[in-house]
Amino acid sequence: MSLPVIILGGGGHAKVLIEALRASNVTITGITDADPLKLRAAVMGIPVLGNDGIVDRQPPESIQLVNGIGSVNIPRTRTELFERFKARGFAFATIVHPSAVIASDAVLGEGAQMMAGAVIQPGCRIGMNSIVNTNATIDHDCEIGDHAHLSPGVTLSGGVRIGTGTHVGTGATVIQGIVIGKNCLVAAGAVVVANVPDGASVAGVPAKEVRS
Ligand code: JB3
Repeated sequence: MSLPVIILGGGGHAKVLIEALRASNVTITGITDADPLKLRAAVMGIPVLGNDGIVDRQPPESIQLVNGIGSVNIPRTRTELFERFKARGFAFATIVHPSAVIASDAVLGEGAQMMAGAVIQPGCRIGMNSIVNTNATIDHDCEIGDHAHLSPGVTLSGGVRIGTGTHVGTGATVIQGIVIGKNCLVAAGAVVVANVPDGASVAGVPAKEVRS
């Protein structure tokens, strides 16, 4: 990653990214944020440059973007920003914190973010713009869809498939071979022992479907 980066969004997720980028000696030009109250402020010493119009004024080949929007409170914003700036020719940096352990044959999609302590075992494919958050572990031969978020401390056993846009909450566990569909919500602490259909929300031990 040789180009300097601009981070989209200056909240909690951005702070974790700044730490990972600094640990990898990446130059961070600045942050954009939609909140006018954050303009002319700084996040961990990185200046907030303005709103996303700042990015539109950069030649796409001069910078890389980092998606600083998490996927907990505003899940669509993260996906929309990625798709909007990709369509304009910008590239998103794939982030791997130096403490993450990534198997030699794992495939990481554009803009995927492997945070501190993440473990990705052999045969895994990690989708574009996804987050494998702090200390999440993904065992062999898993497939993680685009825009998915595995929260801190998630454990996936071997051969699990997670669909596009699905959020797996903090500390959830998924046993081997389970298929979780697109745009699902797995509550924090759930233990998933059966397949989950597209769009479903599950919670509990063992996880059961709940109305979202
Ligand atoms: O659970 C963990 C470890 N992290 C959570 C993360 C995954 O998601 C974290 O605790 C939060 O729940 C959440 O972090 P995030 O997305 O950083 O949320 P927040 O701290 O609320 O900051 C979001 C920032 O994005 C705010 O400053 C918003 O003003 C800004 N924002 C919203 N829409 C935007 C846009 N910024 C830009 N550039 N463009 C937008 O469209």
